[in-house]
Amino acid sequence: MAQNISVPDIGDFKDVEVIEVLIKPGDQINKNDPIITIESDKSSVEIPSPSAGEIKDLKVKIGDKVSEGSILATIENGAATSASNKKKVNEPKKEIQIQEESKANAAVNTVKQVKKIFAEPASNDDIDPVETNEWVDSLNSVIENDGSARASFLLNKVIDQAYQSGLVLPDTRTTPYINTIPPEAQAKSSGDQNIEKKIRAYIRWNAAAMVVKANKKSSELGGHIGTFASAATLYDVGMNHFWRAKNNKFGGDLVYFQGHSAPGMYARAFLEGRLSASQLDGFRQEVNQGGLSSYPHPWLMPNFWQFPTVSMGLGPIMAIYQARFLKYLINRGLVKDEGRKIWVFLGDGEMDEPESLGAIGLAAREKLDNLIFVINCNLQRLDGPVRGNGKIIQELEGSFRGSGWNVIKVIWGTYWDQLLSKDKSGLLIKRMNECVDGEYQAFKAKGGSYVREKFFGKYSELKELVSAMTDKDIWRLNRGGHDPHKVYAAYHAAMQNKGSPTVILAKTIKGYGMGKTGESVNTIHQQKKLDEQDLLYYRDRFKVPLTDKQVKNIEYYRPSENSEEIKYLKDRRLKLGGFIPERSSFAKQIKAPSKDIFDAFMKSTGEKEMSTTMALVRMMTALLRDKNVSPRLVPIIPDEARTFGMEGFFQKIGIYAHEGQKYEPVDSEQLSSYREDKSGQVLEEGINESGAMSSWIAAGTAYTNHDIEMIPIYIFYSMFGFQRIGDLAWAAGDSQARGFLIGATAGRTTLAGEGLQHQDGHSHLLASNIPNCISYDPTFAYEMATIFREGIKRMHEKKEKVFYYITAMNENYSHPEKPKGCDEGILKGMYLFKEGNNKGKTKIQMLGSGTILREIIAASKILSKEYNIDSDIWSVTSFNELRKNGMEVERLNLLNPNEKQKKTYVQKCLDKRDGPIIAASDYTRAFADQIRPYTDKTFYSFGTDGYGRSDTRKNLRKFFEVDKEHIVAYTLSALAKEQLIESSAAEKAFKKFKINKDKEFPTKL
Ligand SMILES: Cc1ncc(C[n+]2csc(CCOP(=O)(O)OP(=O)(O)O)c2C)c(N)n1
Ligand SMILES: [Mg+2]
Repeated sequence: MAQNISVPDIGDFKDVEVIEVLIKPGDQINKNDPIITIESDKSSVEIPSPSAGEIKDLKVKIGDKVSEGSILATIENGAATSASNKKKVNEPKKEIQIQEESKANAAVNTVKQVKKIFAEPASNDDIDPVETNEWVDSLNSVIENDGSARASFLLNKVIDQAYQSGLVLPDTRTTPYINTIPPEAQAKSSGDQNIEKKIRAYIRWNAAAMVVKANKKSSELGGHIGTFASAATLYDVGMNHFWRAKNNKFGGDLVYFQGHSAPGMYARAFLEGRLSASQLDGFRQEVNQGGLSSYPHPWLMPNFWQFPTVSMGLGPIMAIYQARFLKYLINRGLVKDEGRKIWVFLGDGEMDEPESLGAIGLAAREKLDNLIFVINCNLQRLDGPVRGNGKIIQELEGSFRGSGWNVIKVIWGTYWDQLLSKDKSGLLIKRMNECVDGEYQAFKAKGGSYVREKFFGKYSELKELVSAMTDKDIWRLNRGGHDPHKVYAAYHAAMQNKGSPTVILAKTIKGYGMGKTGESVNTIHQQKKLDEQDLLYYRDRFKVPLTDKQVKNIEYYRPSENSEEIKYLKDRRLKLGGFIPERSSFAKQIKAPSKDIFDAFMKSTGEKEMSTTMALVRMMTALLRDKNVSPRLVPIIPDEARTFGMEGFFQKIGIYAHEGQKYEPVDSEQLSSYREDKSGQVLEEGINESGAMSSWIAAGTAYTNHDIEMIPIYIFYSMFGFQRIGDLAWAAGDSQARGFLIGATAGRTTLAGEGLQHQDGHSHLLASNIPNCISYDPTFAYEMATIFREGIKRMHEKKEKVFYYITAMNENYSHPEKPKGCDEGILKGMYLFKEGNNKGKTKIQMLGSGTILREIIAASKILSKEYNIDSDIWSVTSFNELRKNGMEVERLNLLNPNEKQKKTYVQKCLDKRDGPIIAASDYTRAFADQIRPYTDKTFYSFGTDGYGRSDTRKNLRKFFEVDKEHIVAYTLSALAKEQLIESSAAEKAFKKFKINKDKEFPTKL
């Protein structure tokens, strides 16, 4: 029996228009197949079928208005009567109490209650050492007899009890200033330490040599020596034992190298035979082929570097979202879970960038146990100490632990273990805790006797502890980050950790091994010169087998191919699957969707008004029906889905949530209910543009990092795009990310009420500076559709190294049918939208972009009707693209003065047409001015220079002088200036339109 399908709960909306009917009588459909699409003035949503069956009767057609309960169709074999979207929500699992309650209660009951108090902070004085020892002994005996888990349980219980009794709790943000992993618990490396030490020495030498050599060539060149010198062990242990490369069996670990330690990576690649000596000689000399880039730049070394990291702070946030995106791909079933890790090398100074710590909460919340940060805590940044008066390691420990990370401190090297084990009174740890970083830095700059006096000398007991050691021995007491055993143990522990991200805080020495001129001195960061004595010292310090003459010539050292070092190094990498870093892509292209998917957008919308934002959302909805494209779309939204009318996606494709949905959403009865799902597709990032952009970069580079082509579409308030995250956008270009950035509510006057900080009049100019960013400011739905389809084709089918920035407006208007033959023009940047009839007394070329094109069209009508002036109207979809063409053609012409001069595309469009040019957009005049040089005609441009403010759209356009009235009056004035009409016509128009000539230029208001 046939059943009715009716409109489910659609919130507050009534009389919503049916804009698409996706079924017809006789169709066999499945449950949840979309049957119609409805659209309010704010969003469009598909209504799914509540059951499978055959459509019998269709009760609605396009244009009908429906509300909750309206009958849409009848279906046979369908059981439901309403397309209600009630769904199963994972009920929060009731915690199974495995405790034996009676026993537990009995135990609790025996605890004697004490009087509750508000206590003072803990005292540092030990007023009863015997009692203290009893407590410590009891703890030790629990650890020994029942293990550490039991001991932790008891401690937590005691702390809970203390809290209930009103005690001030111990400060648990940090742990003592010693290694997290005790010596007995260290995992041991199976590596040959002797050979590894030699390899490390050669890498150190070659890294320093390439910097010094470049600097010898020209003082403009050089690089950094001190940073890699401090981090060499951290990298080598990873390279020899942990980092697995991408190959045909495994996706590969991803390693973000600290930007200015690049010389170390080149030096290793040289030993591996991947780079030649002459390539090393070309360090920082990239203009002629073969040079090596200063820092990791995939754009410049596309087969080598994977991640641009040198702009401090971008590495950490991009890596966190990379780790999250990998989990997203796994949870959506798009890639296998192979236990791949993301390793991120960072400087302690770099951690001051807000972006560095800004997303660590997300990493913990998302349980990113595929993420390992290694922070090289050499205690110094560029100018001096990172925290002279404090301890950066402790500070970072507090931040990361507080956010829920697994923190592993690697502070002291093996030589300290004995001293620490002899320290029964805890005085050594007390001394370690109380010294600040400024002191620790000086200890390493000033030598063994200084350490004896200033560090151990403070307490006689500690002085005694090292009395049998020489100053040299004391000097040799190493830091954890230079001890391969400690580093290995930390990496091993990080690999085992489950359920949270790990940060390794490794204490090192900046300029390690560089002697008096380098080690721990404040100027080491920028040192790129080493004189002969320094070089000889460095060779001796690391026992590099080079003669004095070779050292003086600054030769690189590479043992023969058959040497045990080279064999070992290659063998290690072979066992770990290949070389790192290496950038490659085996992703399959995505076939661009067929033209007919976009057909609906090429037709006139008639009376119906909509914004280009809505048109875009409709296009995305249509794309979700294309089986090739659909799974690869990654809509990314920073808490603005409702603003952009995208809330229909919540139900349709779900919001990604690694834990699924543990609650019944408040709006569960509604069609666009907030649906979180482990395999959800939308990345709902919250109010977090930097995070959203980092997600976009991760998705846009999935073709190389995960060998799968994805189509990220990140929609944001255009003002909070390039302006807010400009540096990330630059890194995206360097990374060759592919995808769409959509600047919604774009233009200075479309978002009328929001005011100064919201109204964007310059994002296109910011976008135009990124060489591989292609940007458009379309006005009509068919332009948007043409651009969007071409974008998918160029990026995801042809794999061009570009990304798209498209602005979308929130102004509703009707859209005309696509004029014939304008595709090429839309894509090149301008096309003739409407030709004048040449019946007027004179003519003008009117160029309009985005929303202001409509003011141009209206102005053209007034000019024709009231002033008998004819105009050709050009829709300029991209002043930016027109300028690119202009620059190229002009350059070619200058290079070839003897040849026939080529025309720019702007010239081709306008040269043979009559009249001067009037150009206007919703952006600053500089946007349109970009094409001024590429036409021989007189050019007048209008735009929205100045701060935005809130008012009605009409008033704003009047204020910025881009409304139709100003355009008419200014056009008349321009024509008078060209002596094509009398100036009185313009004067009259200024009066008629009440244009105040005394008003200041808007930038001054
Ligand atoms: C955003 C940004 N600001 C400034 C710099 C310039 N810079 C490069 S390295 C550096 C110091 C880095 O110190 P740290 O992070 O501690 O690294 P280290 O060299 O000590 O390992 C600075 C200021 C930069 N690369 N990026
Ligand atoms: Mg540092």
